[in-house]
Amino acid sequence: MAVRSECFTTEATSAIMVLRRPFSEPGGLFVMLKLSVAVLTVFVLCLVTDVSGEEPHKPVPLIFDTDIGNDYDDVLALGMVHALQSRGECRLLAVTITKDHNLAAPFVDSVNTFYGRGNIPVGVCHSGITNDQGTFNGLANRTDEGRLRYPHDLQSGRDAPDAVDVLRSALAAADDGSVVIVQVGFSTNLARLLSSPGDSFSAQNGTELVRKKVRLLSIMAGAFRQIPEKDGRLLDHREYNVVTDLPAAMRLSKSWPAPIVWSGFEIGLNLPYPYQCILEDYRYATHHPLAEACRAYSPHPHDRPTWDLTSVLYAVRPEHDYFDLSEPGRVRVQNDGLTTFEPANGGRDRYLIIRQDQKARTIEALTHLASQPPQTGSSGIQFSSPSP
Ligand SMILES: [Ca+2]
Ligand SMILES: [Ca+2]
Repeated sequence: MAVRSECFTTEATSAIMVLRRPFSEPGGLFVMLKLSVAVLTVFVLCLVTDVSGEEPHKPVPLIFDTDIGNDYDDVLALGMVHALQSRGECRLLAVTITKDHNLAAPFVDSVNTFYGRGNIPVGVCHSGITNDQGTFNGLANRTDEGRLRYPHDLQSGRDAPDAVDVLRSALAAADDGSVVIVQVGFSTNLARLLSSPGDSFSAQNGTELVRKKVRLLSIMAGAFRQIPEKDGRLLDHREYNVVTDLPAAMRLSKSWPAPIVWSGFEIGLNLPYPYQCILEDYRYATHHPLAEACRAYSPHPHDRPTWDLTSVLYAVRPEHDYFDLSEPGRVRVQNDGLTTFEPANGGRDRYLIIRQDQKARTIEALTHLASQPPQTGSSGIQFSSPSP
């Protein structure tokens, strides 16, 4: 809802000026009261009416596709999605996973349950790609005195539906042209979605379904600048999410039929998440799955890049000047894993750019959203007692 400064029109301004009139002036008190009511009326109308005449922003229907377990930015990004949903800015339709380990889905379910949303569908892939447990997915099984530290009811990826079915089901049920998909792992699931045939969810094949339902793919993948090595040399960068399932990334870049905004490796790299915030901002809960995952992944304190978080922030708040956008064009994933960009009028792709003067505010938004507590009463978490 837009509340604009134009609310304070002539009537309101004159009323404000009249408030300075002394009570002793004849009729001053009556005029003041009358015009105070006018001010209040105008102000309240401004609050309840979208004066721009635009529709109020609806929550963005969002699908989160993640390789959770391979690094901790996925976990902080998922926390951000929950905070944005609590603020009425998005609605998480489903989480689909591209890390092929049976504890990835239970860990996602435990995070969703922590935020009071344990019924969100979780889909898995059977790709063999990054099939190790990872450093923190095991937190799903952590117990204290025989009870799960992070309660959840999805006990294994074996009990979860296939990601393509979850994607097709969520897309088929959504309004046309509404869905934003945030992909912060490999392109395995979305490439498979494109080649999926019609089924009981929709008669349309995957490509048709994406073209009809998806408004934007906000993706953390690739690199659109050379990246400095430790010795300072600038080199081409073959980005992890691209090269880990290269055939899928190539299929996605070739055939995805809806707009894409790419957060290249350089964006998260330039927006480090302060480790001090991991240590301090999550202490409202006795045990916090985000902070514990970060500490498990990174026992030696250091600020880490915010790669996956940036794709969530852009997906839900594209107009807040956290980033600049490139001109439109075409991103291609090459055989050797490099991503190239060619400008083109009306092109499908753009990539994020971060200016020096945007960095402090953007990092602040990322850290505040990731560490926002669950809504009171919506989850069963144990809040820490206040310090004496
Ligand atoms: Ca559940
Ligand atoms: Ca990731």
